[in-house]
Amino acid sequence: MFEVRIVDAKRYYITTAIDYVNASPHIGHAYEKIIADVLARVHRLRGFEVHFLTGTDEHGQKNATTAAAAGKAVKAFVDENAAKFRDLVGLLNLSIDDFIRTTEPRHARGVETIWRRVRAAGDFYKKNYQALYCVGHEAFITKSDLVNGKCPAHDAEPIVIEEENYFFRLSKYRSQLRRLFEERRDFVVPASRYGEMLNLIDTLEDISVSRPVEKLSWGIPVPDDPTHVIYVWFDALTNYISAVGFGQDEAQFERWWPASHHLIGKDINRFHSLLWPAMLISAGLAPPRQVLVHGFITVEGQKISKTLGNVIDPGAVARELAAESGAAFEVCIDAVRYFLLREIPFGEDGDFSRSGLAHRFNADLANDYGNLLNRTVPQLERHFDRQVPARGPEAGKDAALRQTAVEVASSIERFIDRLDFKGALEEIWRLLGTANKYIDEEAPWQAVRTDRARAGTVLSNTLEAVRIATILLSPWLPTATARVWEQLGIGASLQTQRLDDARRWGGLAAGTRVSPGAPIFPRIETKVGVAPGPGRSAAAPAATSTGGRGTVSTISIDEFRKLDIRVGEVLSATRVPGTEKLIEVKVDIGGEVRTLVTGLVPQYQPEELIGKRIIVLANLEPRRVRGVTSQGMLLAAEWEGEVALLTVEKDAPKGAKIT
Ligand code: ME8
Repeated sequence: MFEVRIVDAKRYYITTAIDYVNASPHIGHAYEKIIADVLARVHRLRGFEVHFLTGTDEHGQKNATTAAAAGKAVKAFVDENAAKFRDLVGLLNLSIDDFIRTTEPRHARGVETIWRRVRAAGDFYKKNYQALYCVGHEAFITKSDLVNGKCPAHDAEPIVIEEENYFFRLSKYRSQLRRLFEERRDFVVPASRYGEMLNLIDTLEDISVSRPVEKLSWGIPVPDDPTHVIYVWFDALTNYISAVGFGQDEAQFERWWPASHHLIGKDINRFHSLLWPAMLISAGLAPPRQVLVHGFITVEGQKISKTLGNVIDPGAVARELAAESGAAFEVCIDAVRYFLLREIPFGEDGDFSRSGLAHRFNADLANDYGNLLNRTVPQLERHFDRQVPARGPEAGKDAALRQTAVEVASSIERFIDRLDFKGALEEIWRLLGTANKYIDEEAPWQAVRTDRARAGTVLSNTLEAVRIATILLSPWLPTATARVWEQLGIGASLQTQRLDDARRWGGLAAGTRVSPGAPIFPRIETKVGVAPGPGRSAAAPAATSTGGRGTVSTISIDEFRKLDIRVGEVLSATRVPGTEKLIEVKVDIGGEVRTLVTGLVPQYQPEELIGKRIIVLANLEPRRVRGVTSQGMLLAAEWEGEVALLTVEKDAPKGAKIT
């Protein structure tokens, strides 16, 4: 793995690539911006002063050609599309500090300044030449790169450029770039991307950095030579300094430059890791600290492309998830953020699939995180006057839960410094898993009847684990964590919390008034299973019961013996979010805990079931009901709309067989 370097201990400047505005934003653009946002938010959590920059790349042939094809004036076209990228910031809840458009005057001033500096260093000359240019890449391409005469990445023929241009003496900087790469072996991460760049240094040639205006007028004019506009990459890369005052506000520039991290995709690495440092060195400026190179997103296994029609709009995905689950749209945006970073190891390519997203939503966000809140806050409401109970002396698994929480909170920085977002999330899930197991085992719903103080301690400890997990998750799930925080009832806002607050066990004060609310992650209901009748497990096959009237055809004793019917003890019972009739019951059937979904409401309230000895048909084929797998059926008598649970005499033990 690699280490991320941050030289200034308390200041963090992160940038993303600035997107071309020739089309609408897609999930690949969103992926990059989300990673940057998580890094920015984590650094704020660590107490850094953060500057997070993103923006749009609006000059160049690609934007000009697409505007012409759309029959629009290029400025009007880029204004229209840049607005969509600006909207993406709000949509994805990106905590940016600045958004730069390369058509802004402040940017032009920065570009002019760096041009003059490079010129003063003697690094430009004019040359007549002929070459192939790929508009998709906004870069020259050689014949050997072509497949059937086309650029394979863009499936388009290059244009032939034959003109006099300004050239930048990139070859002059080979040795200085080599030194930079030798001194900083983590200048580019992951290491494979560093290696690729290192291998290119010795072959670097001078590059064309202007276009004659009669060929392309859409760009920033070359200072003192209005017959040329500046090459779009020379222009675009400069956004990283023009946005922080280069050429205009020296104090601001000093404050933020060099950037800590340039976050970019693998296709534009050489511009950032070779051309840009050479430009900066030529201009007498420091190179950035580090270039972070992420992989590419495919959609349902395929490259994102307009022709395939799989250009996924992240907003549309979140809207679909919101419709399926009933969760708030902003919470679904959180789920997309979570899914992408949980699934794809940094630096690798990864796939976006709707079914994968739905699975993560149900399994991780609803079952593990959201449910912890549903299992605690309503109990405080019922038994503790909505207040966090005082914690008694540590007993049972209390200390183990505390230790896991402190360990997890202390390990997050290490994961982030390796850009191991997946690992960081898995670590937070270790805490959530421990907390869920803890509440299962300590069963406060039972203890409350015999030892109220102990039940209070268990609930309080579980909520403390939720508090810590919520701070840690806030960079990934900014909206959902804020809602959880609201339910916890903690006075100080989540935004003011730092990692130190997460590392400290016991931050949730006794007496804090919780504020019960609707489930934040209602499960997605799968379309299997018919709504069950009262008293019958939703997993029941089509009813053969006649409700006590009529007859049922006879079965043999052997057929009856196929049924595995056992005594079980109800450990927990919670209403299935988003439904009025279903209860999810966890039943211990003798050393094994089963989840059943039953439709006993309104005959029984969930809490009435907890601790009851009931009868379970244990070998019924499992079925998915409203997103939950029901692994059996709870038996009940049913007559005229009434329902009564079957139970057993003489305290028969859990697991006892019914014969
Ligand atoms: O390259 N998966 O703009 P751009 C992941 N304007 N990332 C992807 C992706 C995908 N499928 N498709 C694109 C440009 N990206 C220039 C940048 S910076 C000074 C100028 C990433 O709109 C891509 O790698 O083509 C890049 O980092 C960003 O989106 C913008 O791509």
